[in-house]
Amino acid sequence: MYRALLIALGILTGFTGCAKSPAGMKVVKIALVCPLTGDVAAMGQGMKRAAEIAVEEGNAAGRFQDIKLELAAFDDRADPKEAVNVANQIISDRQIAGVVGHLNSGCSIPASQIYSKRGLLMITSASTNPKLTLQGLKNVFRICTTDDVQGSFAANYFIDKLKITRAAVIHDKTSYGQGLAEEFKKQFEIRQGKITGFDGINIGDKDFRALLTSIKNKKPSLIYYGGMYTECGLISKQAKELGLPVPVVSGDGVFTPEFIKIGGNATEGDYASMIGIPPEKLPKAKAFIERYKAKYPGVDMQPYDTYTYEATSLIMEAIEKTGKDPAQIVDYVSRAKFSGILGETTFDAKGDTLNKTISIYRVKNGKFIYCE
Ligand code: ABU
Repeated sequence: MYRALLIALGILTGFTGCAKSPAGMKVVKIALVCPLTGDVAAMGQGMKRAAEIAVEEGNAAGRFQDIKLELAAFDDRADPKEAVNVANQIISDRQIAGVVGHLNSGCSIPASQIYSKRGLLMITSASTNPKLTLQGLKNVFRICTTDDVQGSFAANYFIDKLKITRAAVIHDKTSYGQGLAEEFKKQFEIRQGKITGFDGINIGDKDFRALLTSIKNKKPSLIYYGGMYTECGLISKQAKELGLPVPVVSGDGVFTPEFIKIGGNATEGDYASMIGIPPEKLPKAKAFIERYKAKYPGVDMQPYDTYTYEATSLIMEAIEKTGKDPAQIVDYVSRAKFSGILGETTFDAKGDTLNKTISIYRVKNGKFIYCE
């Protein structure tokens, strides 16, 4: 019923994503929104590189007879207010047929409400806070699994495999960081683990020595951090400098070479969970990885690159199969069985992917190495 209404609205509002390019092709845009500047820009820039490859391939493959696809990249600076500003710009551009983004859950949640005003498709390739898809917005999809899955997986892993029974938890007070930390804590306690402390820090803080000294006195065997790589790298470094040589464990927001660059040797033995199985193990991801390395030689891949390529490719398929009407695109994605580089993607009624695989990696010799 709701979907029928969306389709009707699409017709009534007369989607006009068809401005003619100089070559006589209709331009249809896919928006990518993520932090392209600021503390976590390395991840956002990776997403942009991946989306660019997808769009280039789409245009080159000749799948779109009279359409020229364009990627429209927007910088939300990982700031929820800026994310809303950008989302409002996006919905006013009728050439935009769908949105890949945002990276940060704290941006995706408010921005998703803006896109829903126009029934515009949004697929996040990185935002993992469960609340995003609990809002009942039919235009919102998530191609990466959620923090309840990731946090509980990590708690079980460290209890079962490493017999860790005491963990200190720190988070960055964001939707993602605090949410992930709470999920870890919940499952760790269900499994009879002892949480020695649960503390919030502020994004942008650089000196965590006072907090880490207090954490050290409570003798945890592990520090679990909910947040992004910049603060986590500093926490790892300062913990070891203070004589607290326990592993620092975090989630996908830390699974990047940037974490190791910031924390240096102190990160040896630290862990991160990551959504999905390693792309190197996926036969269909091989061509994308090779193309990425050829196009951007010497540039590290970032955690959401494959997911961003996948989300962009799915939107392109929806455009190819349905045309350019936002409601029909949303309807197509909701029913899609998309066969991409990550395998088959289908969504539940909330818009979350049914692929809920999590992997654990450990830093060894300056690199994240897959554990399981
Ligand atoms: N998924 C980790 C980073 C992005 C976010 O959910 O805020």
